[in-house]
Formats: sequence, C-alpha cells, structure tokens
Amino acid sequence: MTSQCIRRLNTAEKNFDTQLDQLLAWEAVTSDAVASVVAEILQQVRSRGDAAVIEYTNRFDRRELVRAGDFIVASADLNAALQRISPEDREALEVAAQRVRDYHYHQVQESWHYIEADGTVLGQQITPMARVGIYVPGGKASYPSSVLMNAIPAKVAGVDCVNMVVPAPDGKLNDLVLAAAGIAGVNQVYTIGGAQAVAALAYGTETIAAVDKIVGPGNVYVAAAKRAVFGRVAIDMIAGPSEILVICDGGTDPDWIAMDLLSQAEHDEMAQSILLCPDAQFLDKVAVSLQQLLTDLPRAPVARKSLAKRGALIQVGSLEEAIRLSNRIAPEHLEVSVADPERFLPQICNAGAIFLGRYTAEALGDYCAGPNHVLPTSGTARFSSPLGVYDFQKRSSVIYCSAEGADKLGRVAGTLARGEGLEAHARSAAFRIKGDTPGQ
Ligand code: HSO
Ligand code: ZN
Repeated sequence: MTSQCIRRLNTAEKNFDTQLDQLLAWEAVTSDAVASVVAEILQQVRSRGDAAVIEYTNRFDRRELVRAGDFIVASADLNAALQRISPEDREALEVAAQRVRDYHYHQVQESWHYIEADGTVLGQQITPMARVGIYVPGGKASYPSSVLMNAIPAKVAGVDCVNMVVPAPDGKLNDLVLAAAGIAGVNQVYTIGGAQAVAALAYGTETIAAVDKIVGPGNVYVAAAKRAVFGRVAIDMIAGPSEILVICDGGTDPDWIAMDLLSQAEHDEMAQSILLCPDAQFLDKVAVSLQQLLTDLPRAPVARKSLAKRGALIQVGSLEEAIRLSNRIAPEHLEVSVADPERFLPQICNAGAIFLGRYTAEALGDYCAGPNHVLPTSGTARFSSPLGVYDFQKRSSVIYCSAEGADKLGRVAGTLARGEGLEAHARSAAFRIKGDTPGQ
C-alpha cells in the first residue's frame, strides 16, 4: 500500500538530480513592495523616534499606546508571568534554560597572547557586545524556546544589556514568552514588533537604546528591515523554513521516524522533511505511519501541505550514498537513525545540527538538549553555523612592541610602506628605529 501524502523518489532514477533540484528549490520572498514599506517605516522611526514607534504600533497591532512607557514591560510583569504559568511549565523552562546555559559555556572564547624573544607581545582580546536586541514574533510563532535560544548565548557571552521586542497584537502577550525572558535574564522587554521595532533597536529612540546586533526570526517585514539596517548593526542569519533530513537504516520504529518528519512539517507549509533509506519496504511503512499519525495531529493541515509540497521519502543505494546526498543538501537538522551512527559522523560535513542514534529525536534539540535551535537553513550549513556565544563576542588584535621589536619590525614595515608609496607610514615606523633618521 502506497500513500500519496508524500512523494517517493529513488536516487537510481535517471532524472533524480532534476527532481532533487526541484525539491530543494526555495527562494526567500523578497518583494519591492515590502522593501519600500519597510524603508518608509525605518526612515520615520529614525527621524521621529518613539512617536513613530507608537503610531505604527497602534496602527498595526491595534494598540492604544499614548506614551513610550506604555510599551515597556516592567520587571515586575516578568515576575508576575513567572508566577502565573503552571509549575510544570516553569520547571521545564528552567531545566531547558540551565541545559542551554551549560552547553553554551563550552563555547566561550578566551583571550590569548604570546611573547616573542625580543619582548614583543601579540594577542587577541575577546570582549562581549555591549547591547543586543532580540526579536520575538507575536502570535502562533511566538516560541518561548526561541527566547531561551537567542538570549542565553548573549548572556553567557557577557552582554550587559539584552533587550527584547515582542509585538502584543490587541495588547495580548504570551505568558510563557515573558517567563522565558525572565529566566533567560533578558534586561528589558518592549511590546513592539515589525519593522518599527527593528528600526527602534537599530537607531535607538528617546526610550530605546540602540543595540549592536539584532537577532531572532520574524515575518517578511522584519526580515526586510533586518537586511536594511545591516551595516549599522550586525544581524544574525535570515532563517528560512525548518528542515529535517533523516537517514535511517530501516531498523528504527517507522512511527518514530514518521513523527520526526511531522515534527518539522508542522512548523510551516514550506518546512521540509526528507527521509533517506536503502530499504524500500521501510519507506512504505513510514508512508503508512505518516497517514495514520496525521489523523489526530492538531496542526495536520499545515503538516500535510508541507509534506505534499516539500517532503520526500527517498530510496538510496546505501547508507554511504545517503551521507553523500545529505552533505549535498546541507540540512538544518540531520538525524542519523542507524545502528552505529558514530561510524558516519566523520563523513558528515554539512549540517546545522546532527542527531545521532535511534533515540535522539530532533525535537529534543529544539527544546532542551542544550545546543542551540537557531541553525542555518536552505543549504547554508555549507558555510555557516548554529547561533552561539561566539556570535555575541568580538575579537580585538593586541600588539605590544618592545624597543627591539619596534626596530626589527620598523625596517620591514618601512620597506613595504615605501613599496606602496606611503611615506608617512614608513617614517612613523622609522621614528622608533634606533639611530635611524626619518626619510632615509
Ligand atoms: N525547529 C525549529 C525551532 C523550534 N521548534 C522552536 C520548536 N520550537 C528550528 O528549526
Ligand atoms: Zn521545531
């Protein structure tokens, strides 16, 4: 019995490469209309500050803000949210936060230096960014787990001021998001969203301090605004839809694999769930499981569309071929659900996060395993990495020359400077050369 809810492909087919290209094709929606709306909002907030933020927020989020103070969440409100959520929710958030913190402490980069024989010291000094802004979407995609994943690495990096913006359409806020902000150590929360919030974080207003970097997902307006302010501030990657690629040897419960595929499919109609397996019968079983498991899934309509548009069960010739194909796809999440997953690890080069073994559901990584769930999507794992502490730390080079070092290096620099026709450079170096006369 073959199900129709997801396409079946086979790497042995002649036109497989074309089919794969079609499957992976995804373009971020960028439209001129969105860009021009965003440009106007950025300009208004830049020139009129809080007044413009208030006007846009009242218009787009149906709020009745009068003064800037109205969009500030007091720290007492974060505590109140923590009290309102259930003890189970609070405990789960706290456990997740601590595990994410523990994991990220391993990423902290330390300053270093070394001393040369003549006493010259060379090094690298690590400093945190001073201020970071976290964008949290409103509505259904307002994930408390994403608050933890964005804020905790910044705090672990030593960022003093982590400010969060989250829209509150009709004045409604998600208690779990506020509680997560409190647990993660967010310093200030503003109930604003959209391009106006990105503009406020990038340029600053009378009330909101300008930040050095803006991270966090958002809709097309937010993405366009982040692109537009890039350069003035740093931004994280612009994330595409969620993706999961599972490699299975056929020995895992097909229901487990099917539910793993559904776990990402339920995010978004454009999410991508792909299974690679050498065993055709196992692929049949997963197809049946998908149909059955979809029947009582609350977000089945979204998951169904995602599987139909962008899902695939792909028969491969071998597990080695599956790994090669996965490296080509460079998925956000890669599950290696096989008997001896460690064997394949050294061969995996392009994946945002790698989940090894039959028990490692990708969903655990989304919430509480410890690693970050903000990961490179749409093949960008070929050149980029998960969000981490290093995204909030900067490196400064440090040079301390001894008199002897200045003499030795001054001669080299002088020669190179004159080769470039930069005489002031040459003389600046020459001033420190013992017994040397500038200009010679
Ligand atoms: N899987 C998403 C993250 C997430 N999942 C948040 C659940 N909540 C990132 O691709
Ligand atoms: Zn997820």
